[in-house]
Amino acid sequence: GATKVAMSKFDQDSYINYQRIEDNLAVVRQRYVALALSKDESRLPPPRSASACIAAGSLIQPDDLNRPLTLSEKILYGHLDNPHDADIRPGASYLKLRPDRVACQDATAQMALLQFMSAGLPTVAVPTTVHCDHLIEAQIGGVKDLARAKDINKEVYDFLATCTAKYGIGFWKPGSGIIHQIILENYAFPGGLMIGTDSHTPNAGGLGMIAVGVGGADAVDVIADLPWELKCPKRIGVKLTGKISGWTTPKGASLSIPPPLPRVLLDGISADGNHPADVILKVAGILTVKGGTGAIIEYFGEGVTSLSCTGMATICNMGAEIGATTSLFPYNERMGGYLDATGRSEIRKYAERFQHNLRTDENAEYDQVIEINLSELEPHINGPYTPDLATPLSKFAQAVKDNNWPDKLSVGLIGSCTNSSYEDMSRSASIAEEAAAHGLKVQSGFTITPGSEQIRATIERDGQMEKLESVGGVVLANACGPCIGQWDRQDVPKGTKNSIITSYNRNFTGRNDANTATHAFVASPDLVTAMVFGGSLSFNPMTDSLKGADGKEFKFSDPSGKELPPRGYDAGENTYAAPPADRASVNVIVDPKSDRLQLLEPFKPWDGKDPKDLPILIKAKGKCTTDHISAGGPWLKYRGHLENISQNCLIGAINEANGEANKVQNQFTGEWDGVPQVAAQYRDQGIGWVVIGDENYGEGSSREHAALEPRYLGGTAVITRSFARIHETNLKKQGMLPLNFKNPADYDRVKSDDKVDLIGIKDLAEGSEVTLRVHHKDGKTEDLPLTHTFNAGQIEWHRAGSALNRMAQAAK
Ligand code: MIC
Ligand code: SF4
Repeated sequence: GATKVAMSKFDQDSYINYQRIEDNLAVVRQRYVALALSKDESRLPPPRSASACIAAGSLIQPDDLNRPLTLSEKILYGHLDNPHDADIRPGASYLKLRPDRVACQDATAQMALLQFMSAGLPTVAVPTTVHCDHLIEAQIGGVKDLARAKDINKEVYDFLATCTAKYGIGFWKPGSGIIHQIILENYAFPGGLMIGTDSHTPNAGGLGMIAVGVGGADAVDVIADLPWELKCPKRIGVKLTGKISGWTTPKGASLSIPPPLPRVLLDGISADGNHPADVILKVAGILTVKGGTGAIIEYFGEGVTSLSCTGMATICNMGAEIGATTSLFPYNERMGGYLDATGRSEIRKYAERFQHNLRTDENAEYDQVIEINLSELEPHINGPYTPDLATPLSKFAQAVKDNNWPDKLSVGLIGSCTNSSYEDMSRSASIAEEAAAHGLKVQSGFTITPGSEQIRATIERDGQMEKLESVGGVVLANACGPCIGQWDRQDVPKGTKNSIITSYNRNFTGRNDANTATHAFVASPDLVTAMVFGGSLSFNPMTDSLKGADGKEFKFSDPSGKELPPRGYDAGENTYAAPPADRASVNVIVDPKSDRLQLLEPFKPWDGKDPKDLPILIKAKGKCTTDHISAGGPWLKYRGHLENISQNCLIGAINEANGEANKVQNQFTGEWDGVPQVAAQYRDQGIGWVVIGDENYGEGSSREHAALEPRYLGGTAVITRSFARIHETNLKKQGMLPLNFKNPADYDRVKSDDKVDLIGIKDLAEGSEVTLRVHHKDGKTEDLPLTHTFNAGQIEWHRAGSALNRMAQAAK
């Protein structure tokens, strides 16, 4: 019979729509048949079986109806706004999609909601939630820190509480936990499509959902009932094999993957002590921080079932670090078990009925395939300063020596949205228990961040928390805390070289404690926990012994832990507020004198001319992440106040001219000043400016402040060797021009004191070229070709001054 399964227990009026996936896919497959019979020109990639037929010299058969699709293709095409004439060309076209839900966290929700308010709509169009997790500073411990945060952030929390109530959004109060954990526990479902204003939204891929991190303006589109636009992703398959070492003799699906697919074979060393985090630490080492750009990473193979659901979520979460659009696992019984344990057996049963759409078809094609033999995978430690510098544990002590990294381990930090499941906590507790049995306490600082109130309450009830605390661990609030620099760190003075190791996901310079001399490493929570007992980076818990209080040496056993709580989850305190029935009477207050919140003024439309004689505000050298463009930590305070937060614009970027941060020269006065100051000086003189950047510019966060700030300060364009996906879209949305050097080497031809013209903005069109005319200081001029990825609709955003302006125009 007709089943209606609610999307979550909080969304009793919104239902999972597996039938739509089925129907959309029928349309898309039908188009493949037409294509095979040459009736549909083109807006599809050639079906592989067709090319195979051609190669074989035979006629194309209509059995392309069964063109094999990968899981991500099924879910994405299953959510097409209009499957009949969607332009589906991976890596080239844009898909218009209808996501099932939207999630925002407090540090990005403020700007998203301020933008939504200016759109003047009464209610959100799809189920949406806001999560208070980023604004809680770690100082003493969970309870006191939370109370302090509620006080300090009262104005912002009140704004979010009333705004969500007014527009029909579910509100997760401070203390409830980190967005991605709460999504996994309550909202994610196999085959769903969601967007979230946080780069680690892909965490929900652990439950088979396509979950993509976006900027606030993208979220505004979806809650305003517009389709959401995504560059049609390519597909990277990661085949996980178990004990067999049979990659060289592929069978089944992989046999039919046509050469020449680049394949990376891994040379694992040791078999024991693996944590799911090691899978992604290894993948990050292979693909690097930009290797996943424009792709969805799909895991498959018999190794998948050896991972727990929350372990799969960890892997998907960290896929953000390699620039992937998202990561995804096929539906399997581990997901089913997790759905049962979190009170969603109805969803499990429904998913099982549609399982054929929740896994990859046999013989489906990936653009690239990587294979990892789980049995041969060694634990890795990544860092410092970048999540893709992967060192196998067995070589790490030597690397510490060779690179002169501080060997003493100051603090180990576990938890966060990445690694804070019941299983993670149980495994860490098992290590702590073993150390305690030998009379040991931690030799370094040790903090634990539960991912949600539910996890906190459950590990308190089941005893893991006590084990972690008894050895000296400090349990922090259920929040991001030190992961995003919300850490009142006292043990090491700023500027002092020191090492920390976390089970978080990213470790950019200065991120955790605003100390650029801190060497932050990333590892599995197992490893972090074991290492705080050794007290040094060079301690290898798999091979080295520790001396117990009784003077006897011992080695840690393999960590073990329960995947799911045997007595079920304890929900803990109720921290959720559903939107009220009467929303008309809710008042949203933004005090005009506030330093935390500020209503938005629309940006000016483009003046219709090719920009000329623009100074270069800064030519950024090396890595320029969103943490460099708009820092976290103390600055999170101003996430709802564009003018105030713009004071951090690019202050972490290194100026190529002098090798310093936040020191640039005003090209008209010759004076040196901070980056935001010089930007404002140009703006106030009516002079536009550009930023020059290197590779993967804007990697990391989804924060659209990194695009809003330069726009607010009068910037015109950002010209780089390449962009990270979310940041590039954010720039376009706010009316900026993200442009690329056609020849990456041209980055070196531009000098900080050049002036530039942008020729071809007037004729900007899909695929058009722009010329960067560079006026060097010595009077010489040269032309450098630039490319862009604007499509026709996005060019309208630029003309209107922003996507929001464009939305207002269209509504008229
Ligand atoms: C992060 O991990 O960097 C953050 C803080 O969660 C960001 C979001 C933000 O900047 O608010 C992210 O990952 O998108
Ligand atoms: Fe929060 Fe860190 Fe996760 Fe970002 S990565 S959502 S800051 S815990």
